[in-house]
Amino acid sequence: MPTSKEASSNDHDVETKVESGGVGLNNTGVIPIKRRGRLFIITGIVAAVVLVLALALGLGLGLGFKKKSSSNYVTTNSSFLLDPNFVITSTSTTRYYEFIVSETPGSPDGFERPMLVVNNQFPGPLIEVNSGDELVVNVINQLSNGTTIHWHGQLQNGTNYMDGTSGITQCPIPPGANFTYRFTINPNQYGTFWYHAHASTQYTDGIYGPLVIHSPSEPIYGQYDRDALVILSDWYHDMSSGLLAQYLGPAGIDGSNYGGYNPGAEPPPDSGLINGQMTGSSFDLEPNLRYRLRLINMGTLTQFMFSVDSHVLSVVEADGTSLEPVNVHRVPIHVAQRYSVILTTNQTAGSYNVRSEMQSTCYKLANPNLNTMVLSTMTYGASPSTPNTQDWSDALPALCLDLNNTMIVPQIAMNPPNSSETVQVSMSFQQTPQSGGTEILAFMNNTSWESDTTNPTILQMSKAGIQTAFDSNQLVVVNNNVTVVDLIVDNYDDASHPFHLHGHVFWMLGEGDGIYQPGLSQISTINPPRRDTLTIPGFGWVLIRFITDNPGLWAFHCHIGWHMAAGLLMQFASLPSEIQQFQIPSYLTEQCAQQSGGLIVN
Ligand SMILES: *[C@@H]1O[C@H](CO)[C@@H](O)[C@H](O)[C@H]1NC(C)=O
Ligand SMILES: *[C@@H]1O[C@H](CO)[C@@H](O)[C@H](O)[C@H]1NC(C)=O
Ligand SMILES: *[C@@H]1O[C@H](CO)[C@@H](O)[C@H](O)[C@H]1NC(C)=O
Ligand SMILES: *[C@@H]1O[C@H](CO)[C@@H](O)[C@H](O)[C@H]1NC(C)=O
Ligand SMILES: *[C@@H]1O[C@H](CO)[C@@H](O)[C@H](O)[C@H]1NC(C)=O
Ligand SMILES: *[C@@H]1O[C@H](CO)[C@@H](O)[C@H](O)[C@H]1NC(C)=O
Ligand SMILES: *[C@@H]1O[C@H](CO)[C@@H](O)[C@H](O)[C@H]1NC(C)=O
Ligand SMILES: *[C@@H]1O[C@H](CO)[C@@H](O)[C@H](O)[C@H]1NC(C)=O
Ligand SMILES: *[C@@H]1O[C@H](CO)[C@@H](O)[C@H](O)[C@H]1NC(C)=O
Ligand SMILES: *[C@@H]1O[C@H](CO)[C@@H](O)[C@H](O)[C@H]1NC(C)=O
Ligand SMILES: [Cu+2]
Repeated sequence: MPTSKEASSNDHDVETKVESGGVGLNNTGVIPIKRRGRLFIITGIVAAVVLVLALALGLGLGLGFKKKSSSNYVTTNSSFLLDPNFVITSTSTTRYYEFIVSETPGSPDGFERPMLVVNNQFPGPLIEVNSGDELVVNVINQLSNGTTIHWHGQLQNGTNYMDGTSGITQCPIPPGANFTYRFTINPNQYGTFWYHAHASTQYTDGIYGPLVIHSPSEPIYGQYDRDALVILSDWYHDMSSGLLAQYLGPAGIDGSNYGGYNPGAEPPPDSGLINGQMTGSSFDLEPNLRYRLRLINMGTLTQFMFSVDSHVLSVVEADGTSLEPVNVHRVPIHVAQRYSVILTTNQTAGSYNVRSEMQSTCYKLANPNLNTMVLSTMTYGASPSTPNTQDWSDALPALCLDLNNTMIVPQIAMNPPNSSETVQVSMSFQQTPQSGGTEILAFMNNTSWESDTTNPTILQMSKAGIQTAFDSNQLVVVNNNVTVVDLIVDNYDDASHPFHLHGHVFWMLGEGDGIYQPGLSQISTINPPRRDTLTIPGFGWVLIRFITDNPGLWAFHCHIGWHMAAGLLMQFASLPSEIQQFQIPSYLTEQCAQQSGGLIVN
């Protein structure tokens, strides 16, 4: 039996939380947390541990740039341009990939550490398909722990059991076993996507890569000359499993214990990467061409502000939806989001700074060794040189929010249907009474999610049908019929959070400060943004709308790896009668049986 982690609080009182500020008891016995504005410097102890580790590995910081040529070492693909000979067509085919997931040493930022990677590559291999193709990926798990791979943004209509979410749509693939993901790319989906491990915080250690879907029907198809990937990520020197234990443990990530309370401060990263490298990544372009740069944030905690000196960026895609072009100097991109921008190489020939600035003001803890300005070089019409170009002079916004909704206007206009159901939920971080107030977990309403790695909710529902009573660590909203849902999330935390809804493209109708007030809070139903990941503002609300016409169990969760692992996840179970008809592969059920046999951890 999973342990219950319910908090017994009236967590609907925003004012209490705002005013009580830091750590202190309110009258319900739950300690509210003020998460921003309490920057603690990582102690010398952590720095010393890192240094000792580095010395133990025989690699001082900065001495590890040399890549070993051994086959048992992570390699980085230096080619970021998509193959111009890839045939974009509406004729579908089946595309096969083999993913060997293993633990392999690597040093993306010059510091060698064990990484978890696909095919010894970091970032993982590009998957490139056309809309309507069938995708087959045989994942072979050579890790010592179980794993799963999630295909971020794929609708998986009828194949929910291929969604790759541990504890929801499958059990972790046991060490030494394999799992074949097989599904059809929705014929109406195109654009920029990605895949990543969806078990605990594993993707933080390197299991992620790009997934590009082409289509002649994409409105921006043919409006650019070259197509390129720009993968942004934050990076840690320690394995995520250790950091997670520290983060959830009573002493907190910096060991300071905050006078008895761990305020849930996330581990700050050690570096930032562009296309898997901290330094040395470069974009060698040709003059007078239009480049589509596909920005993907594959990070764990960090929102990036992306820009290129002297080049205006025309934003044309958000999470697979083509947009009316809008010119910006910088693009804010939070964890798991994607944007395509068109950059024209029509300035003076030479080299320019490409900037991916880590929005560290939104971290709880500062890392004094972190260089938040992640740089790469873009060159055209000249031989590469060190750019001395200037950053845009306009001020950076500081709140870690998305581009203003008014700038995200889908090219294919669509007004959402009227809603027939409203689901309102709060999200918060709370000290759990059970732990004597020393442990902080994340809650959707009163539920802190825990992955059920032996009996995923899809199996519970396919066996029991609509009567399913889920345990207290699962908040599941069941819809027996196709309905139009308004989902309102009230954020009782002072930080913003990037939330992802699996299996859907939702309409983003509105956001604001405080809690949602029916009739007063402003929403727009005129061609609103459609996407799969949005940022919920700190102490604010959002309202999204979606249709429950996709049968399955769909996670809705914060994509900050630490937060999901702390429980910030709920599920939508749509059309149980169809879930019961699913042709779930027998190996999925068998791998769950192996889990219950106590063979595997994680
Ligand atoms: C390297 O990346 C390019 C572009 O993303 C891709 O076409 C090529 O297949 C990749 N090579 C490998 C070995 O993954
Ligand atoms: C495997 O999982 C265990 C338990 O969570 C953890 O202690 C260990 O570090 C994990 N191994 C890797 C390589 O992540
Ligand atoms: C495992 O891989 C083998 C060889 O590629 C394949 O025949 C088999 O179907 C795979 N099993 C699963 C469960 O994916
Ligand atoms: C470069 O291209 C952009 C986008 O098409 C355009 O707005 C700008 O005027 C061009 N600049 C020059 C110097 O041609
Ligand atoms: C978005 O832009 C509109 C129009 O410029 C403005 O009225 C609104 O306040 C902005 N919203 C946010 C959240 O900044
Ligand atoms: C949808 O709601 C609007 C505003 O409440 C109303 O005017 C309209 O008639 C509704 N449309 C349908 C099809 O019910
Ligand atoms: C969350 O709690 C509120 C207040 O108790 C309730 O109205 C709402 O239905 C709950 N949401 C879910 C998804 O259970
Ligand atoms: C959480 O649980 C407590 C006690 O069971 C209840 O009073 C409160 O309304 C619940 N809050 C939500 C948001 O459901
Ligand atoms: C909703 O689904 C239930 C169970 O499948 C069914 O009995 C009921 O008739 C449906 N209601 C509507 C309005 O379609
Ligand atoms: C999923 O497929 C069903 C049946 O073909 C269809 O009615 C529904 O609209 C589809 N949903 C999505 C999200 O594509
Ligand atoms: Cu979060």
